[in-house]
Order: sequence, then structure tokens, then C-alpha cells
Amino acid sequence: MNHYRELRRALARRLGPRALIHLEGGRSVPRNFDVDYVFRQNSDFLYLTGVEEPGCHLVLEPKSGREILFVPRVDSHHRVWEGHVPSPAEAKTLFGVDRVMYADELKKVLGRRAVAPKARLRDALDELRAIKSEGELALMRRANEVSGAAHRAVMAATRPGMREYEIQAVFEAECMKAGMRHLAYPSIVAAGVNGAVLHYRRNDAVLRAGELLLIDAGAELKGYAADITRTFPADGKFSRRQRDVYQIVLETQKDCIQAARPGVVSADLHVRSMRRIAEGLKSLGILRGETDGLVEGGAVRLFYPHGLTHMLGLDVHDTTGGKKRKMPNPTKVPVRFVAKLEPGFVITMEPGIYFIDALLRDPALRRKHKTSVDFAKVESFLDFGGVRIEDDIVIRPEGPPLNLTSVPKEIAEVEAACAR
Ligand SMILES: [Mn+2]
Repeated sequence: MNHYRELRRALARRLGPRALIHLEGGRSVPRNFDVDYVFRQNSDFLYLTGVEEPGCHLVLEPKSGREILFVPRVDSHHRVWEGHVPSPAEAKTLFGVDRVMYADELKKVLGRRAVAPKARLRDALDELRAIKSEGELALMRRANEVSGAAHRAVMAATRPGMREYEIQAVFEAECMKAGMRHLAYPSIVAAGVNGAVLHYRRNDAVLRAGELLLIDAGAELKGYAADITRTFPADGKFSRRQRDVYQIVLETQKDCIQAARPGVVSADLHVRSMRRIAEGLKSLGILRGETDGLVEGGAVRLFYPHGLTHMLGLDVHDTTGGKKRKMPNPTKVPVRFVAKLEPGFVITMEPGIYFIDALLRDPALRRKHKTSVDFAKVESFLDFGGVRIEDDIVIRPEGPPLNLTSVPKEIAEVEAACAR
């Protein structure tokens, strides 16, 4: 309760005493006749209230310190079908807001008074949401613990012959059993070559012996996301080739995690990861030439085409921190998330190596990178799929970040977690 009140006060302070803040929560969206999509509250509304019910509003009046939560007025028909909905009196204790009214009274309260322009409110929220409070970190730590346990359960339960969705069911059942009924994003459960499809969503193929399984999945708690990826062998033992590629990704990830400190620019970390991966692929004989050229010329991107990191919070790709934090990309590689890391940022660390048919068989790309890439060697990897390892970390004022994710990732640990 207190943590939400503190966040509301911080927003009020930021917008000044003359502002009148009105925030509308999410509304139910119909899926088809009499059926709504599973409701997920608007992230800003969750940030300020923790209220997970649809149809609510929040009004803050910084000058008087007044806070009013508006809840929908429901009739007896609604109660018959949907059950009890908290009354204003109940909502007051439930959500720790001084005053609760019905949503149909909103107009009466706002009258003709001007509310803070949307862009100003947006920016203030983005600035605040970038730095996680202790209360938020506690929720994120818990979402990560439960998701981590679910990843370990998946390693223990997976066998060749299972469908990807059966493995998905293991993950999601573990989260639900621990009380987390919502996922932070649709689970990616990708066997073999599907691991090279970055946003794979079909999850219906059979996992075969000798293949890797890549699972990118996380639960959310009060809206706060965990975003974790692990890649492990279907039969519990890495092959020589799988081990070689995996080790490059793992070393890259560990190196970038320890380098994530306040003041470091996220884009520089991305370049750091590209260099590590370029060197690893050189050691496998897949890439050749100067590392700088491989990074700046784009050859590495054929095998590692996504970002190293993104902000994490109430959105799985969370706000990048508002206008004040915008800065030019200091590197020569295109990257979407460019920010100086600050204490209290929660970010992911997720390098990967993939053998993506659509890129590696593209004639124009083959011509462009023919001196940097041994395409004959690449052919023998087109059945490989991909490896990604992703943890969630908190930037601390000093020293290395706090890693929220505790799931086996060293080769020996992964094999032990997969032991039959
Ligand atoms: Mn991620």
C-alpha cells in the first residue's frame, strides 16, 4: 500500500502543485459474444495503484494532497454473473486510497478543470518508472524467483518426444501453482531449428533427441515482469557443437553482466557483446577478419540480430526513461535502447547466437559478407537453431549488478538440472 502511495506522491511532486492528474485504467475488451479477453490493467495505472480491476480512474490533486480512486458501479445483474465487486468502502481499505467514489461521479469531480497535458504526464511517468523503488524490486524479485523455479522444473521434466506446448504447460503450471496467474508475455518454447525464429509463437512442434530447446518465458506479479531465457539439450547432454556455441553466448552474457555499472551506456554494452560473439564465431571458423570490421560491417548481426538488453518492469520492454534521458547513440551499430545506466534500472542481459535460414541463405547478404563469413561452414549449422541466455539484473550504485535470476546456466549445472 505504502509503496503505491509513495509513487503517487512522487508523481504529484514532479508535476507540481498546480497540476490536476487524471489517469484512466484499462477497460475490458470483448473477444466475442459475452466473452472478454483476459483483462490486464494499464501499466501506468498499476504503477500508481496496484488495482487490477477494469473500469477504474484515478485523480490526484497535488495542491491539496487529495487522491481519489473511482471504481465502477455495478448492478445486481452484474453481481449475479460476475460475483462481488469491491464497494467504495471496501476499495478504500483494499487499495489504501483516502477517497473512493464511483466512476460515474468522475465528471462531477473534474468539472471543467484542466487536467495535466497527456505528454507531460507521460514523460513524468516514464522518468519515474525507469528507477525501481524498493517495493517494486520486491515484486520483481518474487516474479523472478517463481519464474526461475518454473524454468528449473522445465529442465527436469523435458524429454525428447514432447511437444513444445507440453513443455510450455509445465512452465505455466509451475507459475500458477505459485499463485502467479499471468505471464509477462506469450511463452516462446522452441525446439531445434525453431530456436532461430526470434519471436517463435507456434509452440506445437515435437522436440527430438539431439536438439536444443530454447525457452523464453516469465510470469508477472502485480504487473511486474520476469523475462528469462534458457537453452538446454533435449536429452540432457550437450553435444560438442552445442557446447561450443553455448559457451560463447554464456561467456558473453557473464562478461556484459559484470560490466553493467552506473554511467555505462547500454549501446556500448551491446557493442561489447557483439565483439565477444564475433570473436567466438571466429574461433569456430564461421567468421574471419578483424573484429571491428565484423561488428561495424554487420557480419555479426547475421548470427546475433537483436539487442543485448532492454528495460524491464511493468512492461516486458519497459519505458526507456523519458525525454530527459534521451541521448544520441555513441556507437556505429544500430541499437534501439540507448541510455546511461543508473542505479535502480532493471534490465535484461540476453545475448544469443542463431543460425537463421532467412538471413544466411539470402543471396544479397551472402554477396555482401562473402569475405567475412565461411558460408560453406555455415551450411552445416543450418539445422542448429539458436542459443539465447537471458537474466534480469538490477543496476546498483556501486559494483556489479544484482542478478535477480537464479536458473542453472553453466554447462555442468544445466546438465545436472536436466539429469534423468
Ligand atoms: Mn527479453
